[in-house]
Amino acid sequence: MARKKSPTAKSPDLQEYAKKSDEGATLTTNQGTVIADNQNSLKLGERGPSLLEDFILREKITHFDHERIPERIVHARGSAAHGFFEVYESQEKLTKAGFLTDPSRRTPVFVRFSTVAGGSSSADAVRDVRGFAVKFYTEEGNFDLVGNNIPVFFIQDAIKFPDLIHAVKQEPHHGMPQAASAHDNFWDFVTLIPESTHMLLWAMSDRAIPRSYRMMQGFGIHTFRLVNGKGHSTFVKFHWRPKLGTHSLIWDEAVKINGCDADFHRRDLWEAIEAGQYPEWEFGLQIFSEEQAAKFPFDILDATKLVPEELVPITYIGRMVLDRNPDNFFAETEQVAFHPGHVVPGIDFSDDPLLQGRLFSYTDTQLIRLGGPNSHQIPINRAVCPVHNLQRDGHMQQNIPQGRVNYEPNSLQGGCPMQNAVKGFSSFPEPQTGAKIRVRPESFGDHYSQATLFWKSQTPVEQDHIVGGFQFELAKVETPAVRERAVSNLSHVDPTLAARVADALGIPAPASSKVASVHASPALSLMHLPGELGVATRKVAILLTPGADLAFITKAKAEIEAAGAVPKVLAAKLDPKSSVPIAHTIVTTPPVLFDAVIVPPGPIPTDRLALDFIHWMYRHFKTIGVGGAPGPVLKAAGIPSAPEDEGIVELAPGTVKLDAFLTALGKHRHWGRPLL
Ligand code: HDE
Repeated sequence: MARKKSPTAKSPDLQEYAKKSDEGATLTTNQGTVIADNQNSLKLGERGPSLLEDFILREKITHFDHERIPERIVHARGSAAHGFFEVYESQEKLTKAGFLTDPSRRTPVFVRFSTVAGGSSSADAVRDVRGFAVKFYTEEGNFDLVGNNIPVFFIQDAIKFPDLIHAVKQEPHHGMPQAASAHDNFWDFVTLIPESTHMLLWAMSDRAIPRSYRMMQGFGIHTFRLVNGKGHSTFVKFHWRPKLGTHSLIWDEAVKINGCDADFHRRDLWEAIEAGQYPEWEFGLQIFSEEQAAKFPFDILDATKLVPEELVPITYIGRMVLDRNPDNFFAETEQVAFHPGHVVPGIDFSDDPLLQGRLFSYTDTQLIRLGGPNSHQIPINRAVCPVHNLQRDGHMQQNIPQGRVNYEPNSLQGGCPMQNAVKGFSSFPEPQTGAKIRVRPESFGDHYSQATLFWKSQTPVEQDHIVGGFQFELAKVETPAVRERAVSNLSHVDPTLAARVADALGIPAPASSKVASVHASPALSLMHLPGELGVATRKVAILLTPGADLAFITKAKAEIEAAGAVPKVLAAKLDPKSSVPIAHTIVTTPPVLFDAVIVPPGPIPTDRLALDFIHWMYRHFKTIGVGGAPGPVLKAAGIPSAPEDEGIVELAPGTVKLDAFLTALGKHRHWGRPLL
C-alpha cells in the first residue's frame, strides 16, 4: 500500500536548506557543526591526555586516514584537462553517433594522459607508452576513446595482459625498478613472445619519451566499427593529430628531467592551458570495408598491427581543444573512470581479442578502485544526458530515487523507464559461426614485417635513438640468455639493428635471418608531423649574467612572447630589485627544461652554471642565440666553432630582431651537429 503523506507537515528540501549556509566561510564538521577551535585537541587539563570524546579530532583524522584510494593498476600516473570536440561535417554516411553527425554541437570532453608502468607518484619523463584517454560527454551518453600514443600494442590476446603488466612493473621480490622497463623480468617476458617485437621498436623509439603531452599523436589502436542509421557498418581506426606536431625528448634529457622536474609533463599541460595556449588535436579516421580488410596482408583484429597510411589514408573529421584545467586533481583526474565499453549508438566493437578482454576489465577495476557500483555518479563520470534505470542502492549511492517501482516490466509506473528500439543501442548483428576453441589464428602469425616497416620508415637520427634505447635497456638486463634472445629476435627485423645492439652488449651479431621486404611508410616517423604552429609554446631561457644588456633582454622577451613562445629570464640569484624580472635561478631550472637559450650582448659569461647551460643546449641540439659574435661565448662553453650550424644564431646587439633565431627555434632541433 502506498505510504500516505501527511497533508500538513512539510519537511524542508534538503538541498535548498544546505544552500542557505554561508558558502564556505565557516569551518564545520562533516555533519555541519561549526568548529570553534581547529588548533587544539580536547585534553584533560593543559598537559593531560587527549579525550576519546573529541569527535572533531576523530572525524578529521579518520577522514585523513582514508584519503587515499587504490591507484590504477596500470596508468596510475596521469594528468588531465577539460575541453571540447566538434566535427567539421556530418559523418552520417558512416555513423549515427550524434556528436559525429551534428557540426553545430560542441561536445564537452575530459582527457587524461598517463604513463603506464609507474606508480602515481613516479616521474613523467620515463621511457613508457603514454595513455591518451578521452571521455566525450555526448547528448546520447558517454563515449570513451581509451587509447595510447602508439598505434600498436605488445600482445594480441587479453589473456596475456596480467603477465605483461606483472613483467614490466617492479620485480616482486624487491620492488624495483620504479617506472622502467629496463629490467630482466620485462625483457624475459617480451623476448619469449615475438608478437611484442613491433611494439618494442616503438617503445624503444623517441615516441616513448614525448616532449609534451600536447605534442603526441593518439590512437584507438583496435579496429572499431561505425554504424550508420541504415545499420551499415564500416571498420575504422581512430587517430588524434596534434597541431603542435610530434616532438620528443632525447634520452639524456629525459633522465635529467626526471631528477629536476618529475612533474615535467603535468606542469607543461597545466601551464599551457593557464596561459591560454590551448592544445588542439585533429580527429581522424582510417575507413575501410570488410572486403578491403580481407585483402590486407595482416589481420585487422590483431592489435600488434597498424594499417599503413599508404594503404588507407586518414580522413580528418573534427577537432578537439583542451581549454580548462581541472579544479581538483583527486575529484576529477583521479576519480575519472574510462571504459572502452562506454559507447553510444553508431559506434561498435570489432572482435579484436584484446579489445574484447578490455570490455570486461575496466568496470571490474573501477569496482575496487572507486569502491562500488556507483562510480558513474561521481561528478566527473556523470553523463550529461538523462540517466534513468532501475539499478538501485550499492555503496555511496548519491541519488534518492523516488517511488516504489524498481523493476521492469512494471505497470505501477506506467512501464517506465522503457526500452526504445529506435533510439537505443543495438549491437551490429555480425553473423558468427565456429567451434569453441583456444587458438591464435594463423593470420596473427607474422610478428616481424611491420617491425621492419617501422624501422625502415625512421630517419637515421631516429634509428640511432632506437638502437640507443635497446642498448640501454638490454645493458641493464643481468641475464645473458635474455640479452641474447632479444638480439636474436631483432635479427628478424633488421640485421644492422641487431648487430648494433649486439655490439654494445659485447655479444656476436646473430647470423642473418630472412627479413621482410617492405617499403618505408614515412608517416611512421616523428619528423613527418613537424606541426603547424612553429615556435608556439616553446620555452626560451634568457641568461641574465653580470653585465648583460638589460634593454636587449626586455625587447627580446617581448618579441619572443609576440611569436607565441615562452621566454624565462634566468640568473645565478634571485634579485627582487632587478629591473628585468628574474623568473628562476639557473640551478633550479637546468637547460633540459628549455627548447632554446639566448645569451644577451655583454661580457662573456664566466659563471660555471651559465656556461654549462649553453654547453648542454648545444649537446641537446637546441637553438642558441648569442648577442654579438657567438665564437668566444661558445668557446668559453666548451663548444667547437660551428660555422655551418644553423641552430647557432648571432643576434645584432642594437636592434633586437629575432627572426633568424625564431626560424631556427621553429626547427626544434639541429641534428647535424657532431656529438661531443
Ligand atoms: Fe588498459 N586498463 N587494458 N589499455 N588502459 C586500464 O583501467 C586493460 C590496453 C588504457 O586515464 C585500467 O581504470 C586490459 C590497451 C588507458 O584512467 C584497467 C588490457 C590500451 C588507461 C586496464 C588493456 C589501453 C587504461 C587500469 C588488455 C590502448 C588509463 C585503471 C586486454 C588502446 C585510463 C583503469 C585513465 C587503464 C585494463 C590494454 C589504454 C586495469 C585488461 C591496448 C589509456 O582496467
